[in-house]
Amino acid sequence: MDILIGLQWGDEGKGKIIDLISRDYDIIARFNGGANAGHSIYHKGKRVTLKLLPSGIFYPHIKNIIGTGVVIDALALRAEVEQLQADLSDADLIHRIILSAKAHLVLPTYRYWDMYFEESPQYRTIGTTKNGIAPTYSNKILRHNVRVGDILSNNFEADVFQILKKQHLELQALGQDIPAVQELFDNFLNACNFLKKLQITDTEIIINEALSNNKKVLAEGAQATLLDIDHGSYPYVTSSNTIASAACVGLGVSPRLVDKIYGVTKAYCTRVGNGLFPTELTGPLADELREKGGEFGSNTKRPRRVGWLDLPALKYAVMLNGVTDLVLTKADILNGMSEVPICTAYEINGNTKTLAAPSFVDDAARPVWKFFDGWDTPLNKINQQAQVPKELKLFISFLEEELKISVKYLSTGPQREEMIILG
Ligand code: 2SA
Ligand code: MG
Repeated sequence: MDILIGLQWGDEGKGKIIDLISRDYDIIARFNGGANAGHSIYHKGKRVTLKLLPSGIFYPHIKNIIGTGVVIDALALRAEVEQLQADLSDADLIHRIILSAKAHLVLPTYRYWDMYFEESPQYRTIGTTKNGIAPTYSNKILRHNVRVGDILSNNFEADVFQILKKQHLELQALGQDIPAVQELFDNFLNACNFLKKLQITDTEIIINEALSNNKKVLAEGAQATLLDIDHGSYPYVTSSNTIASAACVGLGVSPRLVDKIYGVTKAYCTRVGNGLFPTELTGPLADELREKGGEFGSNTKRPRRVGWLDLPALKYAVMLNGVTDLVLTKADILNGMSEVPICTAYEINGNTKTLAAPSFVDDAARPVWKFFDGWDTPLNKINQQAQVPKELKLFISFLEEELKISVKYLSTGPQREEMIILG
C-alpha cells in the first residue's frame, strides 16, 4: 500500500497528485477526516472539489473506499455523489464507492455542537470548518456514537432518535438555534437510506485481500501533518490523525504492507483557521500571493493565511511521515518574484532550532531567513526537467539537501498534465 499525505496545514494540492498517479491503482482509500476535506481536481477542464469521496472516483477501474477512520456525513455524501453523477453524466459511479461498516456517522446535531464550541466565549475558537468533525470523533471515543453498519440494524432509527432528542434538548438549553428534532431526524434518515445504495462492508478485508492479490492500493490523506491531533499544532488542529501511520489504523492494514509514502508540500505555506504560523505574511504581498494562488477554502471559501516555506516544520513533517517521494507544488505561483525566502530555523530565547514541531514554537520564536533569487519563467509552459529555471533548481537542491530526500515531482500548474518528473 502506498500513502499520500500533506506535509503542511493542508491544501498542498493532494487531490491533483492523486488524480495524476491514481490510474496505476486499483483502490484509492480515504482513512481520516470527513467532509471537512476539500480535494480539488481539474477534470475535463473543470474544477471539481471532493469532500468525502476518494480522488479515484473519475476512473472506472478504481474502487473508492471510505475507510473506518473517516467520519461520514450522510447528507454531505449523498449531495456529493448526486452532484458528481450529474456533472460527469455517470450514474454508475455509485458502484465504485465502498463504505466501511465501522466508519462513524456524523449526526446532524454535531454540526450545532461544532458551532456552539466555536462561538461560545467559554471555549477556544479553533476556526473549524463547522462540519461537526470534533463532536463526531469525541462521541466515537466516548463510545456514544453510531456507525455506518448500524444503518442496516433494526434499532437504528430508535437509537438515533434518542441521541438526537437528548442532544437537541442540551443544545436548546445552551441557547443554540437549531431546527426541530423531527426535521433533523427525517433528513438524516433519508440520507442514510441513500447510503444503503452503496456497498457497506468490512473494507479492511477488501483492502487486505486486494494487497495479497498484488493489487495496488493508495491511501489518500486528508488535512495534513501539522493539523494532526497528536503531533500537529495542538489545539489548533483537526480531530483525526493525519500522518502516514494513521493510514494503517484507519484502514486496518499492517505497517509491514506500506511501500511508498508520497509527501506533498507547497513552495510556500498556507493555513486556514487559527493557530500559530511563524512564517506568516501580511499586507499587500500576502494579498497578492493569496489571489495568485487561489488560496481560499475549497468548501468554506475562507481566505487562507499565507506565508513562506517553513523548513523546520517541513523537516519535522518529513520525519514523522517517513516520506519516500516528495512532491513540490505551486512553485508556479511564486513566478515573477524578485526573491523567495525560506525560514531555515527559529531562534527561541537564544537557541536555534532547525527541526521543530510548530507546537513547541511560541510567539517568541524568530524565523531565520534565507533568500533565494526568484524565477521568471511561466512554469506551465515547460514540461521537461532541462527547462526548469536555474533559480528554481537551486531552491529545489537546497530543499533536497536539507530534507535529505529528493523532489520527485514538480507541479507546474493546477491541471493534471502540468507536472514534471524529476530524476
Ligand atoms: P475541523 O473542521 O474541526 O477539521 O477544523 C479544525 C482545523 O483543521 C483545519 N482544516 C483544514 N485546513 C485546510 N483545509 C481543509 N479543508 C478545506 C479546504 C477547508 C475549507 O480544502 O480548503 O474549505 O475551508 C481543512 N479542514 C480542516 C481547520 O481550518 C481548523 O484549523
Ligand atoms: Mg483542500
